[in-house]
Amino acid sequence: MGSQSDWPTMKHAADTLETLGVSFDARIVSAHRTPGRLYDFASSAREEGFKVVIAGAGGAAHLPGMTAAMTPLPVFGVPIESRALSGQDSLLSIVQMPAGIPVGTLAIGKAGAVNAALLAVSVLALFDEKLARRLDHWRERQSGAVAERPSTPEG
Ligand code: RP5
Repeated sequence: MGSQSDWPTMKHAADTLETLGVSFDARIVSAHRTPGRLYDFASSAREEGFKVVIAGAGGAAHLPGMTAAMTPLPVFGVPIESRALSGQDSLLSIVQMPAGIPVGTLAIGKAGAVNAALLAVSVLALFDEKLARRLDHWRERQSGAVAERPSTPEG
């Protein structure tokens, strides 16, 4: 993620990966404030054994696109809900990649963070049957938790 301030959102991705038993490394890497750290991470991510990158950033959110420019790994971008423009700036910055360097862009905020993790798990599960079963069970539990009829709170 681009900043410590992104962590309350990106922690939802981390929690989802933890629930599904997928190891990860959560790092603060800013395209603007720590460009050297971004270069070092992205240019060696594949060699270091990473399989998928989830990049959360807000405002002028260059992190996912710059990461994708420097690694062939799949990159999923999470637009952080910014204070000034409620994340619309983040979303448009991340989603409008020119042809040739893809970033899979998720929804703004918590839903995007959770879904980025689930999408990463789907990719990893293509080559890991145990993980695929854990993902199936997670989805079954989610379906089972949805009531067929709405309930009215007492009081
Ligand atoms: C972006 O700027 C970060 O991803 C963050 O969403 C935003 C604001 O960062 P802070 O000023 O809170 O550190 O680079």
